[in-house]
Parts: sequence; C-alpha cells; structure tokens
Amino acid sequence: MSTTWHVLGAGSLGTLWATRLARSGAPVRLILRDTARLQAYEAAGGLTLVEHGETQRFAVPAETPESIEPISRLLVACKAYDAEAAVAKLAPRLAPGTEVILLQNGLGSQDAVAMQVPQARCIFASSTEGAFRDGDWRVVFAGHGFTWLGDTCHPVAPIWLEDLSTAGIPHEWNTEILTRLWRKLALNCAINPLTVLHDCRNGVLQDHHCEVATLCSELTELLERCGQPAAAENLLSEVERVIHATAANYSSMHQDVTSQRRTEISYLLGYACKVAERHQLTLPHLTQLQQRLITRLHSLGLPSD
Ligand code: NAD
Ligand code: KPL
Repeated sequence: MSTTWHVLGAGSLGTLWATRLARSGAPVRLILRDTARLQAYEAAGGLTLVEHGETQRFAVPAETPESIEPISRLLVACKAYDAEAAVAKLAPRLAPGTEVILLQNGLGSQDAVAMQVPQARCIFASSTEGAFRDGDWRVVFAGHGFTWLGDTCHPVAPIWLEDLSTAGIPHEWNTEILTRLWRKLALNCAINPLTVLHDCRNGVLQDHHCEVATLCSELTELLERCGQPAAAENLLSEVERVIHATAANYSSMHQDVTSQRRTEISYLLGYACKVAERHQLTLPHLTQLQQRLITRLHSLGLPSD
C-alpha cells in the first residue's frame, strides 16, 4: 500500500496537487481548517479541477487537524504566513522521518516550519505552475509550469517522486533548491511591488527601466553577500525577460491587492530587507521600496506583514 499524501490547504495549489494525485490513483487526504470547513466540503461533494475547459470532480476524503491518524507525508499548500502555525498544529501527528513538502513562495516560512517539526524531513519546492479558485472547492489550472524540489540537508531524491510522474506533475529534483528560491524571490522583489505601486500590468515596468535596474543592482549585491552568486547571475536581464514574457499579466501581489487579500510581503521583499540588515548591508532603494509598499498596503486597509 503506498503512503497517503496528506494535503494541508484546499486552495489553488493544494487542489491542483490533490486532484492530480487522486486522479492517478494515489491515496490522498485533505486537511481542512476546522469542522465547519469540513462540513461545507462534504456538502459540496469533493474538489473540482477545471483544465483545458473540462471540469472533473474528485471526492478526495478530508479531515480536520484534530484527526488522530498519523501523517507520513504532508504537502503544505497554504500561504507562507499560515504555514508555521498550520504545521505546528499537526506536529504531534508527524512520526520521525515524516516528509513535509513545502510549496510556499518566498523564503522564511520554510525554516519556521522546519523548527516546528525537527523529526521530519523538510523538502522545499518552487513552482511555476499557475492556478486560481473560481468558486469554493473549484480550481482552474491556468498556467502549465514546472516544480523544482530539493532538500537543503540531504541531497538524495525521495522515492515518491515517481508518484508525481504518474500524476503528470512536471518536476525535477534540485540539489540547489535555495538558489532557485532566492532567484525567484529576487524576481518577485524587482517586479511585484512596483506593479502594486504603479498599479499596472507587468509589461508597464518596461517604462520604468531605471527603477527596475537600480533594484536589480541592489538585489544582486544582496544575493552575493548571502552566498548566492548563482542566483545573482544576470539578474537584470532575467527580470527584463520575465517582464516582457508576462507583459499582459498582473503579478501575484497585484492580484492579491486587487482582491483585498493579504500579501506574502514578509516572505519576499520583507525577507530580503531583513537579511540585508542582518548582513549590515545598506540597500537604500530596496528599503524605500518596502516603506512605499507598506504605506500603500496600509492605505488600502491591508496588513503589511
Ligand atoms: P490559496 O490561498 O489559494 O490556498 C491556501 C489554502 O490554505 C486556503 O484554502 C486556506 O484556507 C488554507 N489554509 C490556511 N491555513 C490553513 C490551516 N491552518 N489548515 C488548513 N488549511 C489552511 O493559496 P495558493 O495560491 O494555493 O498558494 C499557496 C502557496 O503557493 C503560496 O505561498 C503561493 O505564493 C504559492 N504559489 C501559488 C501559485 C498559484 O498559482 N496559486 C503558484 C506558485 C506558487
Ligand atoms: O512570479 C511572478 C508573480 O507574479 O508572482 C512573476 C510573474 C515572475 C512576477 O514576479
């Protein structure tokens, strides 16, 4: 009998993973926030995945964190700001050697989770797949992409990557996962806050070349100082390439702000500024960007952490 995938969080990415795993025959259980959410889920009759215009429903079984069944493999699919508390609640159910896969964007939440569950093997992931919710328990698979996974403490790939291949989840084991997460964080810091401040699609940043270039130069300095030279390589040209390739899109942070949702600022720009301070590195434009973003979030009635 193969190991059950416990999926914490039935949002966009959690549903995208849970439905594809369930479709391939892997055992999956959802962990929902509380009894009220569990009852609502059961009344809906399962998770719905919309892919290429086709709708499929999967009656993936679900439970609350209070369930007593031990967890051997946990996919954490909540936002970065919820991950530490959510996993802490499950810690008593995690046996030694349990694997915890962390799908959160940015940096900071992964270490906070690892501290909560020292008995577990924590695997970090970085994904370019895109999904959004168009209703309760319904997710649209919007952007096909790729997921890189890695373990900063142990280079050997886990055997269950086969489950991902069977489920059609494009992925690769990456022994330099921190480099990939730092690179993504730098891209997000150079693009996302500016799209909020200028209230624009990514492509409009082509008109703000100097501002983008200045930020990239400070981000490059930061990456080099914290031992990530590979993540710093040609950062500006990569940022310009992404701005061009995603010109018609709104960044994820812009989408969060437009929908009045809390952003992951503390795990992106906030994390970069905190690490710079720890290294006694003065990065005036990045710091000013953080201040401007915090002011904007406050003016919109949104949290700035
Ligand atoms: P989401 O808000 O759609 O889903 C998160 C889910 O977690 C919600 O349903 C929420 O209720 C649930 N949750 C929160 N705390 C919980 C708890 N204690 N117990 C049970 N459930 C809990 O978020 P998302 O878009 O799926 O993003 C998850 C992470 O993946 C983020 O860090 C995001 O940046 C990253 N990411 C998302 C996408 C995407 O396309 N959506 C792409 C790449 C990376
Ligand atoms: O990842 C992104 C996001 O919107 O979060 C891109 C498209 C790279 C912009 O930073």
